[in-house]
Amino acid sequence: MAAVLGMTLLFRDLFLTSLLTGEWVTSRLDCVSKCYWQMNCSSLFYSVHAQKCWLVPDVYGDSQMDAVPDGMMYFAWSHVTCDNGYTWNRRLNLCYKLDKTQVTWNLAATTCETDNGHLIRVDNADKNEFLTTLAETKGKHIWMDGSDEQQDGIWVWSNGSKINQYFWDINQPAVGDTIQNCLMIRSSGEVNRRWHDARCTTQLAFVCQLPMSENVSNCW
Ligand SMILES: [Ca+2]
Repeated sequence: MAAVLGMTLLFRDLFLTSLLTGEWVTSRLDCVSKCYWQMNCSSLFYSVHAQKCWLVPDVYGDSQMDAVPDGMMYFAWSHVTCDNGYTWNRRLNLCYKLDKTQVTWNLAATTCETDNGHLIRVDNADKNEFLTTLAETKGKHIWMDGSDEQQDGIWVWSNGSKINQYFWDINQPAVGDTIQNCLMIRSSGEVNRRWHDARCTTQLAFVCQLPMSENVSNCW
């Protein structure tokens, strides 16, 4: 069963290494319980026949699930305020959605607002690592929140508050540049230092983020 799963995941470019070390469990509940206590577990595979459990740090969409072998069950943590195509990252308590449609920064921001959210705010190192990995695995440069449109060199979130922590790439941002005013993360480059300022009219994929309410969760 593990070999089948491994092939499936390799093909789909998912988190293969974390899945190879499936562990024996006594029941499905046992598997869910292990996931619950491990904060970087966002979902799990459970084999009824083998009574094995694979803990996964990410959540797979429906379109990725067609190759799950028979007898393998899949469960993902969900959050009551994170639905409508959004995915909940449990460790970061982040509700996010990647949109691969390539659009300008302004259109990306407006699209997120339509969902009552905003472009993703990378306000700590863990979140930066998360978005770096996402951009890399999807092979997409990604728009995120943040611009210095109002005052060159003063970077603010779209709610007007100042950005306090930066993860700029080498030679970024362009100093004294009044043309490159929007924040993006590149799909490759320096480890966890891939922020670039770019022309806001550039067309890129983007990630939206929804505000979270109280911490209520379910495993389905
Ligand atoms: Ca600028």
